[in-house]
Amino acid sequence: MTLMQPFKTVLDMQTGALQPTGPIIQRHLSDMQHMYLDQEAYAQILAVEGDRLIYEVYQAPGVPEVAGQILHGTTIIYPGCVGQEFHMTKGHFHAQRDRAEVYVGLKGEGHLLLQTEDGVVEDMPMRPGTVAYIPPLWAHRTVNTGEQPFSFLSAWPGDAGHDYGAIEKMGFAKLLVDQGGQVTLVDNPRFL
Ligand code: PAN
Ligand code: ZN
Repeated sequence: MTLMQPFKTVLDMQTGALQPTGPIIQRHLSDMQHMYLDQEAYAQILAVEGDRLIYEVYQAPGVPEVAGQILHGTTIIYPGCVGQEFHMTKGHFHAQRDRAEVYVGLKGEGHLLLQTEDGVVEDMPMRPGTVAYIPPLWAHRTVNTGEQPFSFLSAWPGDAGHDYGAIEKMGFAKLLVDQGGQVTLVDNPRFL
């Protein structure tokens, strides 16, 4: 391994932005077409309001994606729903399934949904100060269940990689929905 310089970034606790940052990933509604259950609501939002920004990811710059390194960054999920379903990330397994991750809640209110290959789900509410451990072999998705932006810090192994395909195909077995103002975990009728 070649020697690299230590560095730091500054986290804006109000917005969740990192400075300096690597490329910022923005995921809009159209990037998540088949992920929300209510396809009519999805089409209606696109037609009436346009392609809304669902979440952004800031990643600390210049960390090589190799074993031994720790990639890290922040995610900000903006508040809102598609139908009854709260805004969420795409969700993924690590391409190397035996790589773990740590999430630290910064601002706002959300949930971390975790799921095994067998479809077993854990639902973990997250607030500022929650330190969540995502063990190896668990897919993970975060959901903004509050009325403000929900932000958190993540740190994961440099060689973990991201596998989105499995979740795109199978989805999550449970959904977080707004039922008359109550955050409710329900079965996903489309789960394969
Ligand atoms: C996080 C996620 C981030 C965005 O940094 O990548 O919250 O979620 P998706 O990657 O599912 O779109 C992480 O878990 N990295 O491994
Ligand atoms: Zn991850």
